[in-house]
Amino acid sequence: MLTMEDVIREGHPTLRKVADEMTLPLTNEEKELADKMLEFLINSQDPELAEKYELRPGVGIAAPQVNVSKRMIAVHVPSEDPEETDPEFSGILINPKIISHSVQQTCLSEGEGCLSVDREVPGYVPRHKRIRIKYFDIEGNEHNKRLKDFPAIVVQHEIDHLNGVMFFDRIDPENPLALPDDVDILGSDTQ
Ligand code: 4LI
Ligand code: NI
Repeated sequence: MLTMEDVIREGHPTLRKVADEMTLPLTNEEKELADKMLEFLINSQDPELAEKYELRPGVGIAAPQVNVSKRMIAVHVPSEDPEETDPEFSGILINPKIISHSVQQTCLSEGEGCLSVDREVPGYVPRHKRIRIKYFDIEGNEHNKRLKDFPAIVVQHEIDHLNGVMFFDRIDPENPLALPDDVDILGSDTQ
């Protein structure tokens, strides 16, 4: 099982590397890591398990955050509707690629957090509002998917990790709360 001890923090050189493309089929070791990354997210969102194992809640984690420089991310975004048990978007994305995106941008009103960043960095992080992504699942099947709003933000945040980019790199250092005209703001209730 993965815990916060497995998550490397800001300042670790792996977080600044461009991660390697994965070759399919995945090895058993790579599949096990994929399962553990998704399990980490699910556990981190469970109040009892999060407290028991001291996990910070997250909806996305990238392999480089556990010091594996490969192009793999796990995403687990719960539904906005608390009655709904199925997540809005969940899975392991291998070699994910944004193939197109909207001109319109969006950002979280409360800013972004990251499991590898142990401080609050205030400011808007502009992201594409809508993206079309291509990726492979752990079985090697190719997927093509459209995402918008929070799930799209999470996937862009995690793909950034594969390219050595941290969310605060995208905050305007002069004016952290400055927003270009074509950016809307997504409330914290829009997870
Ligand atoms: C508990 C149980 C307020 C502050 C609102 C918590 C289940 C911030 C938002 C969660 C903020 C769940 C999240 C991300 C933000 C803030 C990530 C709570 C977990 C909200 C996910 C990757 C950025 C993703 C919306 C500094 C660890 N996640 N909140 N940002 N949630 N969560 N990010 N922003 N201000 N980070 O952090 O997983 S993209 Cl689901
Ligand atoms: Ni992160």
